[in-house]
Amino acid sequence: MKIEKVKFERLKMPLLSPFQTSFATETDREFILVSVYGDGHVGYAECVAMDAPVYNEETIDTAIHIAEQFIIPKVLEKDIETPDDFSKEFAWMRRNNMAKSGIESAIWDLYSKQKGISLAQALGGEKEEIEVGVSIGIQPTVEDLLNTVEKYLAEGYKKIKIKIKPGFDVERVKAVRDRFGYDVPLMADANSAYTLDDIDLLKQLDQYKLIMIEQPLAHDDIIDHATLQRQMETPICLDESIHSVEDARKAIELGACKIINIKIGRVGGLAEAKKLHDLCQSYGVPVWCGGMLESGVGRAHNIAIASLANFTIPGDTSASKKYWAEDITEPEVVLSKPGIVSVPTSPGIGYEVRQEVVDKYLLSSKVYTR
Ligand code: OSB
Ligand code: MG
Repeated sequence: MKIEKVKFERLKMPLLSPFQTSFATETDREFILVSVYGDGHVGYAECVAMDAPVYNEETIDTAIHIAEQFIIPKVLEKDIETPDDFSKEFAWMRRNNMAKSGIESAIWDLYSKQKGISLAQALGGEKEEIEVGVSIGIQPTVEDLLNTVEKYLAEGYKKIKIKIKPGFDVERVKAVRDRFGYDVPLMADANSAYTLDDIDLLKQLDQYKLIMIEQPLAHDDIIDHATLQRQMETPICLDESIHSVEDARKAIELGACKIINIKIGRVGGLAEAKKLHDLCQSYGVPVWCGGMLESGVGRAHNIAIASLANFTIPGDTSASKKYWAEDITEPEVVLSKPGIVSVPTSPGIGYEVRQEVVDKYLLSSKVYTR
């Protein structure tokens, strides 16, 4: 498996509406579209680092630096037999998981295309379709939130996740329950906006029977999460705190969470994501696939990994049209049935890249060769 060429295209796509979390408000999504070339095939993936280090420590520019200095030269020099060889080659590298994942995931797509099998099949996925939900950013008013929830429930989404932060929490959750009842699969994501000083407030959320609360405490914590989990009925799901299989093992053994959100980029690639899935399965801990406001290319990878059996909770991989006026893939990601996305069966990610749309949002482009 010779990789002859790597291409980085930096895109900036306008979001249909601003996406607000406890850490930032995004109006555009800037990201790197990664292409790897070998034996007449092209593998695609997306580097999901954000423009500022608000979610994790990486940025688009640090990812480019790491890729150019440490990853791409090796990838072009060495012959990689399988994507697992990539993981072995870069096992020495500490963190910079999104930089690694952007290239590793593209190699997985290339590998699957060369084998003539779908990426889901290459990863050992069994499901033909996956259940999906939506992640709703912090809305300006309660009325805006209720209207947004109503719209996505009408589209059949299987999980409603609302972002929360201090001042926009219990009242928001209560409003959704009061209006739509307790049958709605509802959860809240705090993106690390609270501390243990907020324990009484967080415990008030128990009465609303959320399917989980995601990352209530610090991005680098598992100790306080364990303390909180002992005092809260609502299952805690970790996102930011989990960067590897080892992080997950420690968090689970400590009782810091009952559910884990797996993001391919955050954990350094598809191989690690699959191992994390397997570890959680062995502990009886369900997982679901998170999102990083991806284009269709990143969504395609999320769909493939979510086809593995222990992804039993609907993920954040909503349809392209939730975020984009026009996505860069053909087809765009769509719901095949209410709240359902079909897992492609054609080779690789199963989505083509529309270069004319890429060109429209292109900021810069760089090609690396042997
Ligand atoms: O915490 O899951 C998160 C987006 C950017 C950074 C972090 C998060 C999110 C989301 C969006 O919740 C999920 C999606 O892609 O729809
Ligand atoms: Mg999250």
